[in-house]
Amino acid sequence: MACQPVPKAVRPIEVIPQPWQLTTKEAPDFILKTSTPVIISDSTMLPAVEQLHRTVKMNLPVSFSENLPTGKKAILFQYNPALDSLTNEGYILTINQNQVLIQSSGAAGLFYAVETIRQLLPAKLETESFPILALPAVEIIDKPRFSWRGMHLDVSRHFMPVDFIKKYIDYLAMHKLNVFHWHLVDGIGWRIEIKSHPRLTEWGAWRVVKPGKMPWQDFEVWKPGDNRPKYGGFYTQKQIKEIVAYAKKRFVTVVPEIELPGHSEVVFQCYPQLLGKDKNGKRLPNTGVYCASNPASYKLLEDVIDEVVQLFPSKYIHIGGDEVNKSNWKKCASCQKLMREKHLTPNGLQSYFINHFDKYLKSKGRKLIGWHEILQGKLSPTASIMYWGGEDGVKRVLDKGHPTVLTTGSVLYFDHYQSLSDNEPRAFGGYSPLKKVYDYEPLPKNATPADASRLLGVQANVWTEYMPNAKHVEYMVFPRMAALSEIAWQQKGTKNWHRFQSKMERMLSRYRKLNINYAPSAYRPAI
Ligand code: TNX
Repeated sequence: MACQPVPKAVRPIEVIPQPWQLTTKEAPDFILKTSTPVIISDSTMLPAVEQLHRTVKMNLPVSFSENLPTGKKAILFQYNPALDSLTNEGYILTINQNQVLIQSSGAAGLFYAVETIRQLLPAKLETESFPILALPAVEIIDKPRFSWRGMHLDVSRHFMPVDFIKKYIDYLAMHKLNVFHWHLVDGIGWRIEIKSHPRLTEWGAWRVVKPGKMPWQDFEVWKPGDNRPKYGGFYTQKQIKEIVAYAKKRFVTVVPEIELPGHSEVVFQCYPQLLGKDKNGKRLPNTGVYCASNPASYKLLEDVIDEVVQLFPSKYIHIGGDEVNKSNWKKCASCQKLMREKHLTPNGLQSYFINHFDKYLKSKGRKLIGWHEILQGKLSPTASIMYWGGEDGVKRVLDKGHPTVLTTGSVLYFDHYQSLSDNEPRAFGGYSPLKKVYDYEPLPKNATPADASRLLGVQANVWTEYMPNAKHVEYMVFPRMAALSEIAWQQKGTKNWHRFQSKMERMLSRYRKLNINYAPSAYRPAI
């Protein structure tokens, strides 16, 4: 039998996001073969082991043992409570000629160590398999800066298929991001099956296809029996459970968003009676806002939340709350009466509505998070905020004292252009090139330690008005996701644009292997 040539480990070591401490050793590589044993101490380590198998494309023999064998070549996974200061997502990865030792205080940290190993191996391994691999001798001590490292995806303006949602979750995990904010509801389409109100998807998930119009610009809902072509889609509860389980194995929390009280035109196409009436008894126009005085509005949304909490184990449930057009409330006879009785302004009525769901979610053991407009009026102090304004407003929002996630609109909106080229596909507007994203420091200069403690983390938003399919989403998201990962993971003040750029060369070859449609124009932003 011919001898297998022994490969050499990839050097230099380049990992995105940059690990906290990385020490390369002048020592022989660890040689990995299909017979290399993996030793774990309990079954909570299996998601990391499964990821290792997917990464190396080998089905390595796994055994359970409390004691680490001495002198035996092996990959060892180990819980170490002494590493608590690295958080349960941090880890120590030590590779030498004899062992790959992966230690963490939590299962997530073990998983992230495997994602680091993935980047120590050649990109071609994404599509090919090899009988022998080499890992470089190294010691990496790593921990994340923020506990909320998110990517959002709007599947209302354009529906995205289940397979892509899974890929998106894989991409997040590869970049050590841990929250998938799933924007399931907006004015143009309802995308989550609700068994108690089937019309929401039987009608609300579909639009009549009109030539020459983007579906999100057209508000004619398709109804069963219409034989004109339809556009849209929704996720069944079975598919959602499958996606949530898929994400869990990759340490990604899926945070669902159900928009209220605005951005809900589609709901009133299904249930016009929830729009409210003026003083002459005439139904108000569909401005996408629930009547805030009609008990049926609250009942519908409570029914929806009841099913949502069954599907999503996430501690946070996102209730939207952005851009509420309050004009109907000023015209609605019963909303006026309610405002008079409770001495509320329209902003006060908005917080009356939001606070109802804050309490409702609390009664289910969950926490409310919403877009920063929910600060209008008087918000429950325990509610969390997702801020989408400009950089200059960050300090003001942190001063309000709520736990906060920054999705700063001037930087972290991946529906904005990433180059000034005339060839860029039509985008929503704005200009957020890779370097601007990379250079973003979420904490303002004058932030206090209390501000810092309230900052849960960062997230990029992907609104899909101008992204009709998954390939287009990839174009807008990559390579900016890599910049986000360094903002979200690395300790303050440790980013380095030149190092990032040179590391991106290899990351791009990985993207190509994964068939990710990244934007090459991100590298020529001024052309
Ligand atoms: C504002 S940001 C919206 C979205 C749009 C987006 C386009 C936010 C909470 N609401 O409905 O899609 O701008 O950039």
